Amino acid sequence: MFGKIGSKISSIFSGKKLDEDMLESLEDLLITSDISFDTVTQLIDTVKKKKLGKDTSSAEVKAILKDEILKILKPAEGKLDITVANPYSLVMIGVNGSGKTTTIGKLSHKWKKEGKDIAVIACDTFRISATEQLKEWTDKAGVTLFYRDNAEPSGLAYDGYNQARAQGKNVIIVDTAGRMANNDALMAELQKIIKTIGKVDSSAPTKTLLVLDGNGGQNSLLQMEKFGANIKIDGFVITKTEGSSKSGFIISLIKKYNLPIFFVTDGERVDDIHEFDAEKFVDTLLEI
Ligand SMILES: Nc1nc2c(ncn2[C@@H]2O[C@H](COP(=O)(O)OP(=O)(O)OP(=O)(O)O)[C@@H](O)[C@H]2O)c(=O)[nH]1
Ligand SMILES: [Mg+2]
Repeated sequence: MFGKIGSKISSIFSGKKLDEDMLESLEDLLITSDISFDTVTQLIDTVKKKKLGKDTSSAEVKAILKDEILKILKPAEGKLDITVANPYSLVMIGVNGSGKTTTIGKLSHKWKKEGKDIAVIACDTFRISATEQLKEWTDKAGVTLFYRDNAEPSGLAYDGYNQARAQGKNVIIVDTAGRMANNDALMAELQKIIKTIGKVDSSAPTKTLLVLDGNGGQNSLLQMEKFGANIKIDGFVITKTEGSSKSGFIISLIKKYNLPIFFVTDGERVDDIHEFDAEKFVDTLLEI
């Protein structure tokens, strides 16, 4: 899970006196793992302050980096307590292919297993096969899917939410079409979906989650900036973390936006979803 830089750190520091050249090599390495420049500067400054001119092992450098990164990431360990509202409602948003539909399938399965009654609303009416893809997941999980051919997304959200609530569903999850954040028409559609379910139930959606591809690198920060300018985002899901070599962006993302990561996913199987564990992330990244 997640990209690794630990062995490269080990090749820079070998117990000798830490000098500016070593710091520069470390800086380059952190930047290539897609940690943004200001975060890298903060990390390098800390290592420099503690160790410049002193005999330093790679283990010591990793321990300093781990401490600093955990200060940023530990508060981002999100817990989604679906018992705080009934129905608890989620809207999943993000660019094309980030993993929204797959994540909804996994969450449906997980919460169904925990005894919750789940409804999913197929508001991705943009892509022809989107509903079929979602239906495969919801059938497998044994949860209700609301969909309609040629539906207008916010109209379907309205009807679906109303029916799901009338049926006493505990959790309502809204899938949406992937979009580039500079597509104004699609962004307006997303705003309309969110506003519409808010009309049915003033507390809905309970949370709006931005789904980001774990391989997205710095581009993910841009996505957050663009989506966040239009929509109130409550936290993140980071997908495809199993092969990611660009996961350093997560540190910068959290430092900048200070929002929780509720789930990470690491595969295409139904159980490949986990709560975000900051320490595990850092240990993997630094190969500790
Ligand atoms: N390896 C891996 N693949 C994943 C993961 N999550 C999703 N995928 C795959 O990524 C692709 C896109 O996932 P979707 O769930 O369809 O993404 P989406 O955000 O709904 O895409 P659009 O509906 O087109 O916007 C699919 O092939 C998924 O199987 C993951 O954690 N690991
Ligand atoms: Mg989808």
